[in-house]
Amino acid sequence: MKDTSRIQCAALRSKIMSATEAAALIPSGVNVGMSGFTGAGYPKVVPSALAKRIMDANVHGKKFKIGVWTGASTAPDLDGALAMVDGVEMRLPYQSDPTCRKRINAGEMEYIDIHLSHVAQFVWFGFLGKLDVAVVEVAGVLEDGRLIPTSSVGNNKTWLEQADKIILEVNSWQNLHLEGMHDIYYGTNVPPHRLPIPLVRPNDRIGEPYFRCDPNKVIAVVETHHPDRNSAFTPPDANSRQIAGHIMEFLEHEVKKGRLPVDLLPLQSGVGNIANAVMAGLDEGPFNNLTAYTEVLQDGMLQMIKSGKLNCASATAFSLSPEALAELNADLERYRDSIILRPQEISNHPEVIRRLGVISMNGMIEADIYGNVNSTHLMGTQIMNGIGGSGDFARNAFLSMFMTPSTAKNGQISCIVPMVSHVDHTEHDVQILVTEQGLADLRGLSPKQRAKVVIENCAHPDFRPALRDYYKRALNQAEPAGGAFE
Ligand code: 0RQ
Repeated sequence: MKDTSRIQCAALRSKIMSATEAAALIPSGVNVGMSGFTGAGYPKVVPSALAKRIMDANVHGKKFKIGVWTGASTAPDLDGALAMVDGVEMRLPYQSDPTCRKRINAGEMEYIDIHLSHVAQFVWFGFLGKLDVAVVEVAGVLEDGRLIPTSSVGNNKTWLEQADKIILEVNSWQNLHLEGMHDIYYGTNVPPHRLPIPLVRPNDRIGEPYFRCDPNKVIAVVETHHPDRNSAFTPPDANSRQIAGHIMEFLEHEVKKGRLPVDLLPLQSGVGNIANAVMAGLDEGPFNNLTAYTEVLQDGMLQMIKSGKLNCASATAFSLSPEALAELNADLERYRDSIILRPQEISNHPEVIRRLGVISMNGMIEADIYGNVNSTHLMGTQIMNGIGGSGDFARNAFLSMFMTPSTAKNGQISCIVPMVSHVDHTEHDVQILVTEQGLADLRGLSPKQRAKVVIENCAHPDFRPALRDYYKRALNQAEPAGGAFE
């Protein structure tokens, strides 16, 4: 259902048109900055109208490809639709779409995997070329042309500033109670004029609740009423519960040692079911008055706000199951004071993450016995999703943890290996590894000490003999005089 009252700016009301008309304004060969982060706040209709146009061009023997830049992953109606018609020349940064993944791994789509905090500044500096068009979903337009952001912020501020032309999708499905929840920081300068980011607590507000937008750059406004793409989480399985249990025990130990305060430090939790299960563990655990400085807000964190365990959460996007989303939307006002959504260059900013002392918990594909972590490539060659924000947090966090079940593919592959097949996080950025088998605290350990702890604490028992054998040989090679394995 259309709701024209969402567009209060007369100049922009005059630019309302259909998705097909708007897509016709995007030529082949341009770079397009799309809104969207983990299925939240992506444009719902212009990308698929563009995909149709690309398909028509292909039928007539014409090549039609664009560069697609986003916040992070989007949805089948954006990444999927454009990949299906082979319409993407270059994709960046994080994606998780199966068709996109197939094209990238087949060498049919170029892909730049990049730290999420770097994307905006790479665009400001011009490292990625010119941003021609922005296609940004918003919840509404104010009389003076400022824009009400949606369920994700991502790189939208940068797209709106940097693009020559702007297409807006005004989605009346987006809850208007989101207004006021965002904090869009306009103080970031480029070196040598940078100043400290004045954010010292996760719930500090340092910016504005709206996006600034030059109405003269807006070439089309499209009205929509479509829900975000939301994937269900699987209930925590035995492995996830065990991983969560090891982390709870470790955090309690750190508090006892006086290395963490009783209400811990701001939490960052990555994508996926295990991260969600760890939040469920925290919800049932002994810690109270928690805070989060994270990138995505999944079901587990929402539940912690509801139960009163988590006082506030700062993120750049929601990433909720359909049920959790329905619950949030029904009661959004209640969460308004406890949730802040920020641009991703701030939610993932190294300076802020280091200052706040974030506890970072992310999934991985595999780790090696020395502590190097592969988050992105299956068997070293097939990209899964991308590094996302895991590197932003791992390198700068107070505690940097990576977790995975100890085996993949029904126990046939060990996720603890002698040497990772692709490195995303080096041994210098990884402090704690966790599998259902146990937790390896690598802080203060030499490579030889680390290898033993990782094998004995994290590897599946079926793979420990082979890993011990590898380590023993490595040791003998490093110490030909007969370095002994004890
Ligand atoms: O394959 O799909 O064919 O079954 O890899 O594995 O266990 O479903 O992975 O959902 O926990 O995600 C690292 C990808 C883990 C995620 C990763 C196979 C396995 C399966 C997927 P199938 P799971 P999860 C901030 C944080 C990077 C970004 C990030 C991720 C498939 O956590 O994308 O952290 N991280 N961002 O069978 C061969 C192995 C394997 C393996 C798993 N060792 N060898 N195959 N698989 N381990 C948020 C954002 O940045 C947005």
